[in-house]
Amino acid sequence: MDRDFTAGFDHPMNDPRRVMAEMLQSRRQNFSLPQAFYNDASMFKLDIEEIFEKEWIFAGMTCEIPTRGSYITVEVGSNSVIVMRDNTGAVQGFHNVCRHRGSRLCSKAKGKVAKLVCPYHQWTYELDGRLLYAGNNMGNTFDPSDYSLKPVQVKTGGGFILICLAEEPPAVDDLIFTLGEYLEPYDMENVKVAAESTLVEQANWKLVVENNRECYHCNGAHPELLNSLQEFDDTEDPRATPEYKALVARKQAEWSAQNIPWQLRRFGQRSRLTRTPLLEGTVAMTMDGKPACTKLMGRIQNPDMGSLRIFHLPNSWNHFMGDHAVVFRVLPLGPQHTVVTTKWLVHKDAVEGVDYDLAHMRRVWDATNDQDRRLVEENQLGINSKAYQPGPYSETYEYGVIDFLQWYSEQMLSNLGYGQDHLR
Ligand code: 3BY
Ligand code: FES
Ligand code: FE
Repeated sequence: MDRDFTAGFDHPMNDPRRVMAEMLQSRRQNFSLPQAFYNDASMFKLDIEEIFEKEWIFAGMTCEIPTRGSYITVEVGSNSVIVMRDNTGAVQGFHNVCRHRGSRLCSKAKGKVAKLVCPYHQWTYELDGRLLYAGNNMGNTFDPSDYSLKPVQVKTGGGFILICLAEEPPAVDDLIFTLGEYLEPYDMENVKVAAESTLVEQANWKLVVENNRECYHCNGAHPELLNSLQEFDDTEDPRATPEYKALVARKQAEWSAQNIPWQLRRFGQRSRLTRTPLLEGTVAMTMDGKPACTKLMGRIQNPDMGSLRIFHLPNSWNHFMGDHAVVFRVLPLGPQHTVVTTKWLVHKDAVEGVDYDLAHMRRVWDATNDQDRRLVEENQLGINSKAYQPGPYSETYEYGVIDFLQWYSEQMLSNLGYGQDHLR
């Protein structure tokens, strides 16, 4: 359809929602997206409004807020969210916005408080969001119960905290239940964060996710990771060799004998859990493939757990081994700016320098993250060129990317009001 840009951006023909929907409806399947999806400010705004403010987002792990009053803040576009352990031990979510004049309540990424006190005029909130105190200056008709913090939906399963900023969030209970089931061996209330890294990458968030959803680049990019990682993404990988399938069958029998879940579980294209073996002779993603931590997680007896690989769109992938886990969170900062937070988890009682050496534990994923950062930044720079045009994905090596973009495209169209039911 011809657009008349001389009519101005608020002309209905040029409405970014409509432009995006038309571009998705006419996009070439199994090809990368048109340039604007990766660098345009109005497209980015729609990614925030229609994906990050409507879908279930990975916020963090319950072990990060172990006690009453401990919290993390999560920045979702221009929304800051407080995820907090309340007085009953439940995890609650609130908009980090004071009900007086809107100041942020918590300016740090994490902390612990007895009450939430606004730094501006000291309005004070209970850990469940109720306004307790607003001074004596608000007049006789002021009713504090009208000014509780605005809630954000939160669900937890297997130590994962998911949040949703929509008033009516999509269904996610089947995933939450399965996370609980698959993480049971890890006793996720008794783990701790041993290390954390924050990388700001100069690339659109979709390039960060696309890069993670394929290992086509692994041979050329990740020597450290390939000391332990199999190139196959899951047990349905079309490239899987007979040797790999035999190894998988052997390991699955061992895991079953220990009552360790491994079955491939998919929740549409949005989320997937599966346990897959690491390279023979290795049990952890370390340089030598040996455990990074001698104290194993939860009830695990044998470190040879392969990796429980969990991805959740739009913003997380994770590896749970026998001795430690590595969890990843992606949050968009701008059209060409993304923050990737990585956390290494170990048994709560493991002692640094005794049970684990942090440098040994971190080396592989610090190196891999940095390699991936460079790859996606180069990808972004090339896409910004006038020479860029969408290119074809390999169906055998990049099916994960194809699936991601199909999910993105379907959610976006549906959330924009152009879904199956709304086709014009
Ligand atoms: O998260 C992973 O296991 C890897 C890193 C590189 C490709 N991706 C599938
Ligand atoms: Fe929070 Fe005034 S803005 S107390
Ligand atoms: Fe990579």
